[in-house]
Amino acid sequence: MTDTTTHHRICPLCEACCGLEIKVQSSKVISIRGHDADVLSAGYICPKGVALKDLHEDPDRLRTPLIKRNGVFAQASWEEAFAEIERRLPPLMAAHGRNATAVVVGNPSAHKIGLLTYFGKLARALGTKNVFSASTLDQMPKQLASGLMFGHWLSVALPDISHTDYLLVLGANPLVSNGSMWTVPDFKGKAKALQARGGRLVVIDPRRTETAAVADSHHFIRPNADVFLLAAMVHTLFADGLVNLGAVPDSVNGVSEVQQAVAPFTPEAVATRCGISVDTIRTLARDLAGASRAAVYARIGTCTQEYGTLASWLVDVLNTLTGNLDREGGVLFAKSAAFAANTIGKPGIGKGVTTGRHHARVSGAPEVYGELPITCLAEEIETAGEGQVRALFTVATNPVLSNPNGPRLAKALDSLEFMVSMDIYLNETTRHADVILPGLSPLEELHFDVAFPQLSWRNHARYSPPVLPSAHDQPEEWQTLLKLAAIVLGKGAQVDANALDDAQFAEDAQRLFGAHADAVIHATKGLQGPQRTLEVALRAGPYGDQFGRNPNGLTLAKVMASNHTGGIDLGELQPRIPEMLRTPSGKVELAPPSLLQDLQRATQDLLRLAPDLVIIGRRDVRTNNSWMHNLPVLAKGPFRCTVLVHPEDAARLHLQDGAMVDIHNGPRSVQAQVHISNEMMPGVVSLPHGWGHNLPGAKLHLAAERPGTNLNALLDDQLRDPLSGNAVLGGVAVTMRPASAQALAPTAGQTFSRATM
Ligand SMILES: Nc1nc2c(c(=O)[nH]1)N[C@H]1C(S)=C(S)[C@@H](COP(=O)(O)OP(=O)(O)OC[C@H]3O[C@@H](n4cnc5c(=O)[nH]c(N)nc54)[C@H](O)[C@@H]3O)O[C@H]1N2
Ligand SMILES: Nc1nc2c(c(=O)[nH]1)N[C@H]1C(S)=C(S)[C@@H](COP(=O)(O)OP(=O)(O)OC[C@H]3O[C@@H](n4cnc5c(=O)[nH]c(N)nc54)[C@H](O)[C@@H]3O)O[C@H]1N2
Ligand code: SF4
Ligand SMILES: [Mo]
Repeated sequence: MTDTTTHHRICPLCEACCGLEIKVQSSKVISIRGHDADVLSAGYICPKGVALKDLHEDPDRLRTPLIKRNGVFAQASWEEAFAEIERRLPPLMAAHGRNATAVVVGNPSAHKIGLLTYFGKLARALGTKNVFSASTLDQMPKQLASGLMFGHWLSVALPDISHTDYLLVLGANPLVSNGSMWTVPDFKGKAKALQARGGRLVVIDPRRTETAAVADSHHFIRPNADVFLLAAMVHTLFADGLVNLGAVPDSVNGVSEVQQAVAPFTPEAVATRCGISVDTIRTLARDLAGASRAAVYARIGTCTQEYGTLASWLVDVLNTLTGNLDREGGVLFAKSAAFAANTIGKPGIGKGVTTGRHHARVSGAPEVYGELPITCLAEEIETAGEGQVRALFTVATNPVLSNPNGPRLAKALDSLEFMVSMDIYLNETTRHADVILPGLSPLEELHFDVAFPQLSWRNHARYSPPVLPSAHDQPEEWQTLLKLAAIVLGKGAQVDANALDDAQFAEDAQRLFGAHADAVIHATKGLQGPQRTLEVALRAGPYGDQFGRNPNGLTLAKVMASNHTGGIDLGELQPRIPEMLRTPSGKVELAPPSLLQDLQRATQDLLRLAPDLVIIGRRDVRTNNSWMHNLPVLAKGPFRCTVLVHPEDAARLHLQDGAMVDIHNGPRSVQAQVHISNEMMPGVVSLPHGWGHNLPGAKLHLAAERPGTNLNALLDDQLRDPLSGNAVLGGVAVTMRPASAQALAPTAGQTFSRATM
């Protein structure tokens, strides 16, 4: 075993960002486990981390570019692929203008320093307003609410789980998802520690989830009703004289405006709508106010709904009005070692956030955080006229499965004149492309999390070098993005990406460091790409060595040197108000006018009757949105893409456990296998998203063996939260009836072998 080497690598697959210990022998991964010394995750790991080996070895994973000619993909060299793009794209842009192009970036890019720090270069080169991302299927409401309140899109208040006595969780299932907009590996262990010191965990969810099962109490809620529950809790705080601004009374604007705005939302007015009793609503508010230290956390279940921004906002209104904002055991802000806007510039004041700087051509939906709602993409391709999208770049995204009304989008993609995908698979989306440019296996890439330290339960800095060399002479994805930008800007496919990077870095240094630019360029000599960007961000960051002025401070070399000892621990989260605020007033804006105005919509909606049957989504530990069903270690075991139905609903609708059912939403319908379960709130059914791997032309052999049902083929792409542009993915009214006799249910517990491929 002499040639066995041990490597430490941050897992890039979900927001928990666990530290892994990977053993390699003769260039083959022989084991992956949690890294006990990791300062953030302390050895925690889930089955997906282990699946990095399967991902690395997956024969379906692309290693060379593909070019489609006469409808058939063929392997191509990188030179051929870039030449093809140069041949086809610039003429199209010359004829139809910049807005004839669009770009979509997806979830994995949040976990890739190269994609995250270089994607903007492609978007800027294109100069199109048609920039879309998975953010508007996900967390944009939380980002908008946080931006309006605290002044920056990533200034998100995080529960101080190590010290809190009461944690209220809405619309999140961290035991399965491992946390989101909150990097908190081993949530379960931390929740148990909270309970062991006498604290309580309370969950509000239309399904008795894995997280609800370990909670001290769980309350069902009608999907889409969180805004009403939260507003009524705020109402109760005022009515009972429980409002207390804790440590930040001089830093909060708008308390009386909030009091006025929630006046219609008495517990009596909302109880039926929520499916929660008046007494329970009052008790929830009183317990939150009465706990010595408490925190409210809400995630995707509260974002992907009609009132996503309002619900996200009211969560932090509750945190603020119970004295828990910015204090130990309440909610705190991380202080990230690099890249955080709330550590850059003048402390305590800023420009705040604005939306609507431009609008979508067809729907008129406002821009948010530089993007248009991703659910506008299909119509922007379909609708003729000036600015019609004719050429599309997709980067690490699979919107044919992940977007509501995916089948409509698939059809629209077929009508494009040109499409380029940066992706590691030929899948449901990239099958529509003319050129596919593959990224590396995560084990071949260096890693530093740009976004997640801004959302972490503890401050830290960790860097992972590549575990294995790139076996196929592939460019790194930041180089590919620079090449594409160069082609778009007319610099030609022959351009040297590294030289281009040097030139752009020199320009950036001039802009950022003025008279010190030469010193910065000199200090980073020998580095390139995202590594160089990182070195500058770390050294100029809040813990940085300030290029020598603070000799004990962080440098990239110091963070790299800590790789085998689990990274650098930068301590527990600490109070940061007012220094972290970037609002124009220098205060926490508790009552942003756009939110108060939108609350009128909820007021008018108070009396609407909830539909009989609505559908919500679900996640499973062995899945990751739409793309990890091709990995043997995750694909094995019971079939996970079932529709959960409460026994009362099953009886009423004559549905048998294990049988197939037709699910309808207006003109759209899908078939799925029923699993009867009293985990569900009556009147609510649940089907996971990211399945439906039976589309022709994809190359995902294992996933296609048990393709599952595409929930998004059922959902409407026209329903959005108007403020954030986020898609509505839950609480959608459906009808169900037993499927015709021919429909065959997949066998539960079926196992798979590669022999079929
Ligand atoms: N109904 C419903 N729909 C949902 C959701 C839901 O809860 N319900 N959740 C939504 C959420 S939260 C999200 S984030 C979106 C996610 O939706 P997407 O952004 O589409 O992300 P994934 O489905 O994870 O697909 C990731 C894609 O990136 C590719 N990929 C993986 N690694 C790399 C890499 O290193 N480089 C490149 N270039 N490509 C790579 C994969 O092959 C795949 O094509 O889905 C959303 N869709
Ligand atoms: N294993 C695994 N982990 C993942 C992912 C994955 O696909 N698989 N995806 C990753 C991504 S991209 C993201 S964004 C995160 C998401 O992380 P989480 O937000 O924790 O995601 P979910 O597990 O979908 O939990 C959402 C919960 O909201 C509930 N819910 C639905 N509608 C409502 C409602 O109207 N009100 C309330 N109160 N609750 C509601 C659902 O029942 C569900 O339990 O997970 C990430 N982690
Ligand atoms: S929880 Fe699993 S998928 Fe997420 S970072 Fe940790 S090991 Fe990776
Ligand atoms: Mo997500």
